[in-house]
Amino acid sequence: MRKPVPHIVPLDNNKLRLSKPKKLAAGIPAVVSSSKHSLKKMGLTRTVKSLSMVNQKSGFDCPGCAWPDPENRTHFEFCENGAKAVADEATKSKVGRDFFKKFSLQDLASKSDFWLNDQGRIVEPLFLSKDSNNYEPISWDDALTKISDRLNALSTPDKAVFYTSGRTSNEAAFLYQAFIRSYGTNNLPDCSNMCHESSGKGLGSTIGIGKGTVKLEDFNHSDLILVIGQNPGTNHPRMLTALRDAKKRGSKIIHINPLPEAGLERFKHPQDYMSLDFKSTKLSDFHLQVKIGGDAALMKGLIKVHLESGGFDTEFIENSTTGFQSMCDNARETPWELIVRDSGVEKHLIEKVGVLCARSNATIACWAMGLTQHRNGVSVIQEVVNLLLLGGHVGRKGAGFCPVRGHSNVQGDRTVGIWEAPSDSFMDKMEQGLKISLPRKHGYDVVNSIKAMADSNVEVFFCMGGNFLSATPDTRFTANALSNVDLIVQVSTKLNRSHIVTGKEALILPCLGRTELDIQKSGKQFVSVENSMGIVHMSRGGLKPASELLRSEPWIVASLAAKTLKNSPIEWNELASSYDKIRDIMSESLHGFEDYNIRVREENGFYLPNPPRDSRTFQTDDGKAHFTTHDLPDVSVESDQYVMMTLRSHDQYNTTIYGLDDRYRGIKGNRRILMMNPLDMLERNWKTRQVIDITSHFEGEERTSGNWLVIPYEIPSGNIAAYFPEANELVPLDSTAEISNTPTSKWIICSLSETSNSDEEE
Ligand SMILES: Nc1nc2c(c(=O)[nH]1)N[C@H]1C(S)=C(S)[C@@H](COP(=O)(O)OP(=O)(O)OC[C@H]3O[C@@H](n4cnc5c(=O)[nH]c(N)nc54)[C@H](O)[C@@H]3O)O[C@H]1N2
Ligand SMILES: Nc1nc2c(c(=O)[nH]1)N[C@H]1C(S)=C(S)[C@@H](COP(=O)(O)OP(=O)(O)OC[C@H]3O[C@@H](n4cnc5c(=O)[nH]c(N)nc54)[C@H](O)[C@@H]3O)O[C@H]1N2
Ligand SMILES: [Mo]
Repeated sequence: MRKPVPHIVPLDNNKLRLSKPKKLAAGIPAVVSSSKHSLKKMGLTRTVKSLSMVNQKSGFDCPGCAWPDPENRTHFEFCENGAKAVADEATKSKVGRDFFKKFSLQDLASKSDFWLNDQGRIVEPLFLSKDSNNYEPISWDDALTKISDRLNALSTPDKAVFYTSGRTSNEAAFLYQAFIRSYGTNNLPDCSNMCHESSGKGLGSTIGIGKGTVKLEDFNHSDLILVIGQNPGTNHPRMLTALRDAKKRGSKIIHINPLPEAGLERFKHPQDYMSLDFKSTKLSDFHLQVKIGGDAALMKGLIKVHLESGGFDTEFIENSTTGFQSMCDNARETPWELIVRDSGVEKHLIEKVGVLCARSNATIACWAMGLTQHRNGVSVIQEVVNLLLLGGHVGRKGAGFCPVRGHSNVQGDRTVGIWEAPSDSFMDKMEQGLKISLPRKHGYDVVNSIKAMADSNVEVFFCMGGNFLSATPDTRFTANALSNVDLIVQVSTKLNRSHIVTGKEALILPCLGRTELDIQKSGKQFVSVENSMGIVHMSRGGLKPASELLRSEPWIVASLAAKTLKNSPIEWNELASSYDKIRDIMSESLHGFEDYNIRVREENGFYLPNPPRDSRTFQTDDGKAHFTTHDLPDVSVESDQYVMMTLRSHDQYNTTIYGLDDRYRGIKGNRRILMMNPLDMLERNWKTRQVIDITSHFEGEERTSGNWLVIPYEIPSGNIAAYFPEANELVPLDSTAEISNTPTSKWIICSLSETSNSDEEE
């Protein structure tokens, strides 16, 4: 029997240090922080080599985020956090076979996430046999045979589930979905289910495409930019450059967020130091400090003011939309008291910003997880759509929708088929290209995969990247669910908690990262990715791989497919020998990918078709853009309860913890903290560093997590915030957004109590 493996994330034993939150983002401290990090991890030669290739035309796409690159690139197209992501992958540290001999699963489980990631790159395939407590080396051939034997022995292909995290290239993702669907299932959950699924659903049904409609250039022509539920200073630092440039050209920027995030206060581009321009730019003109979940009410208020102030695009509304009247009636009927109470924003501020919306000739709305990870994630995005449609802000220069994507290729993965619920038109084209028939029954998304595992309906779980256990809700429940699975396979670069709290048997297949040279039979290969604005372009790594035993993701998928699908008409191994051959099939199998091999080689890549942006046309059922009508959601909680959001710190990439400091928020050395309004603390008679337990409440169920340190923070009364992934054990699995089924990681109803018998941190 395997000894029990605890799933709780142990703490790094560091002291909490607090300072005033920063108002200024980037600047010299960012340069210092990224250089220190890079030199420590990669050494000088690799640092210079790798950072000079990030986001360059002949280099690789930064694995940090999906923000697009400007056409006239400088030698500085990366940011502090992109540099950290590169250093993290290109690190010289390695975990070899001695490491896994020395550390059992139970030993590893007692280490923090920071420690696990810090050990370095995984360098050979590893197998954890049934009942064993240690991973052992295995050959590629034996590993792939184990997986294919298991897949072929299942009573139905639907007993296998295939997850994807959003770094996977277009080529690997396309091949992967072709393999999975040829094998016979649409069980293709992905990180998008927890991320921008609400954006896809909200936009798809109103403007006919589940993607944004702006180009980077549009920022320079906008009058007004709304940045809603997003922390670009940390998560999309290169976006601050676009905002700064827009600002210099006269655009107004409105920041809608429960927190005063640093980047949106003032911004200093590191490059300005080189041109001896020492001034920082004040970015946002207004910060509307909305309560968590208060955006629907706020949008309703802005729409109300807009309706009173005019500024409609009447011709557009009449000819190209439906639902205008009902939407307007609903907004007019919604009383101001309700809007002010639920949004937490004073009426005079809503009026000021509403008038700006009505006067603007070109408005862009940007958003991220602050909108999507809510029960009303889909409908609140549709309220943003309502607001912009009033003035016709779509398919017009300087205007449109900009859901800011997270993982660097999460949008591309969806475009090429990573989707548990593909449309018929997508599948028709795919069948035409692959020349085989594919299953049409929709598969499991992330939440439903976990439920299926809990019901012992999943026997093989394959993960193309990611850290499923830590990224998903309800860590305790999910850990138990995973332990029911017979075989879990993870294609990974670095060690994480999902390798430790895993299935009855487990395999780790180590792969090449973005930064590394990829050489196959026909020579050096490149891959392609799609950024947040629908541009598809090449990415080519240049560093020597961390080990000779690493394989590329396309090679891994193709080799597994060749072994598993004995009668497949597709020449899988041929495809892996030259990625041009994969791209040739993609041209035939995907809408918008004609002549892929030619167009992907263009200097700046190419734009995928986007009807609302390109021609103001809407591929909805009636060919029109839709205003939609939604009543305000119920955001009331009991008087002793708080609403919690889970956030990223400045020193992490999702579940990968680079360090323990959240520099802009002035929180250092400890991640198990709870940000709380100072008056709420006073009411409980709590001082800074009070040790508390948090209990979340959902439909009569309770989940408790102990030993959190309270700190005062500028957050609305009644709202609290903690870091992801530590707080995930409090997110109820069933608490998901309507329609998109995205876990409500920003809406967790909690009560707080003092931890008994605990010593306060000195
Ligand atoms: N360095 C770094 N870069 C990253 C990532 C990373 O972890 N590290 N992750 C990548 C990924 S996958 C993603 S999806 C993105 C995530 O990028 P973000 O969405 O910026 O990330 P979060 O930390 O989840 O921050 C959400 C923001 O929404 C606000 N918010 C929370 N609830 C509400 C609400 O109800 N209303 C409003 N208006 N605001 C709210 C929070 O205060 C916070 O500022 O970043 C990507 N880039
Ligand atoms: N409570 C809460 N939960 C959340 C969120 C939240 O805001 N709050 N955010 C959600 C969001 S937006 C997202 S996107 C998900 C993220 O969920 P995931 O995408 O599953 O998680 P990551 O932490 O990005 O995955 C990190 C792992 O990916 C592997 N990896 C890195 N690079 C590569 C590569 O090039 N190839 C391969 N094969 N593997 C690689 C490494 O082994 C690393 O440990 O989490 C979600 N979970
Ligand atoms: Mo994400």
